[in-house]
Amino acid sequence: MSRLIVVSNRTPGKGPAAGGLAIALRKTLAEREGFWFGWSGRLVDQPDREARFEDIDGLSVAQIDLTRDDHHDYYAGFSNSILWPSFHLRLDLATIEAHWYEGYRRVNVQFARALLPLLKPDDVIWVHDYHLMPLASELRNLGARNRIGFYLHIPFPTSDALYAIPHHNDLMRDLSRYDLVGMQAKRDVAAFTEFADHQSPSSLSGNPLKSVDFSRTEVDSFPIGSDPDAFARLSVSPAATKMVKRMERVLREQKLILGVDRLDYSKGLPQRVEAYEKLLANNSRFRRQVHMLQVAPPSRDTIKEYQETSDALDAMCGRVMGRFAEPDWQPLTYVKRAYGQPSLAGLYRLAKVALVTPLRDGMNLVAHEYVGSQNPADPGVLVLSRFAGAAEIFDGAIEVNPFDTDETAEALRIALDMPLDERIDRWTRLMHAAREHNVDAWAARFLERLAPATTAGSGTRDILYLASVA
Ligand code: ADQ
Repeated sequence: MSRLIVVSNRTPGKGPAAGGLAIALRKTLAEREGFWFGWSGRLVDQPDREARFEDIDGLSVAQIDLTRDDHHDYYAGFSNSILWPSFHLRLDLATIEAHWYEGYRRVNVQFARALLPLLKPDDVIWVHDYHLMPLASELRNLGARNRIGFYLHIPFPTSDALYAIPHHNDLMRDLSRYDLVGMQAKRDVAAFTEFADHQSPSSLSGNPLKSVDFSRTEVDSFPIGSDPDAFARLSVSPAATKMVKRMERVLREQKLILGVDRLDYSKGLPQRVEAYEKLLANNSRFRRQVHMLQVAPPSRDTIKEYQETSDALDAMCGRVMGRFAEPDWQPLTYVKRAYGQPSLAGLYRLAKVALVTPLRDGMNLVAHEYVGSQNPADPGVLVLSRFAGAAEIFDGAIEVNPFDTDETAEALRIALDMPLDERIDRWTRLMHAAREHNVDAWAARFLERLAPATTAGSGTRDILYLASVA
């Protein structure tokens, strides 16, 4: 079997804090030869051209360092101030500084130059996420002829949002240099197809008015998942039980409504708290009977828009506290820190309702983890945004429009009042879907499709996107 080279912005760190993705890919890499390649997390004045190999908890990892300026332009700049907001349809939150693109490109070139000498001709390369869209182009420009796949963890934007991104045409041409492009959801493939079929690239940026030929690139949806059975086990582990006991002491008879997210404007946190406020305002019987816990550790907090989201959430939580809190009852708790998976699994298991209401999300693994952690005899209810990729596979959830806080408040009421037989019925369907789409199946499906032609399954199909441009 050919070696597998996984490439992502950051290489996985030491210790048990690794997320589901790192664990799944680690497992895949343990079953076949290969290594993980990416940025070390170190900023230096003069990075070495060659990558350093390190053994991290049994995983072979090749890492490079970056300069501070390159990292800023590539990561906080082009990736997270332009691509992230635009792909999440938040052009209002994008900051466009033209020179960031050069840093983004430079880092992709640096990745390619350090990776190329490590490659064997039949290695299969799996590149992850929006930070590294140009990597296949840069590797191919240096002569690499390997099978190269790309997986986009975030949603693919509508054409209008795509056209707002500087150099969008170059980026799409970069995608066409991959053999396989994987997306989270069918809606993402549809958005991509819409772009590919009706390209009208801007002549103001990139190579003007040349259509992108996607005829050698296969594009399909590969919805990612978690390991629901591992969460089921974890949710009754001693560490999870400790968290449950700790919470039960405080909650007494109150039902727990839980949100767990990175603090990011795409997650719809202020809207979520507003929906909870409406639940309490419209249904006084729930006061003292429910408690909302929102866990949201800060992320990317050097970026202004993230600080503003944090401020908006602080203000919203303060408003709800001010309006409903009593000396002996608090309507909500907001915790700005990350927890290990066992503690999270305990919280998931205790929660009668999970509020997973992103405004837009590639998949949302919290939804999967919540489902996996439920008590089959007394499961909670998942309230899920229809704009999360997860909505395509979880028909047992109560689906909401997260922009409509009245609707989300009503969904919360329905969830809290839901009888046991309906909760079991919905959860059984959810758990079935979570198992079917677990993270191991996801990796296997993608890699099977990416395998060299001689070993690829008969289901392999070519999508022809020979675009026409006016
Ligand atoms: P994220 O935007 O980070 O991921 P998500 O899918 O929810 O979103 O994954 C978050 C992960 O971080 C989960 O495993 C969760 O347990 C963990 N996490 C979140 N809050 C935490 C907390 N307070 N403490 C500890 N752990 C926490 C991106 C895309 C998603 C896509 C994933 C995977 O934005 O749409 O589902 O990649 O492809």
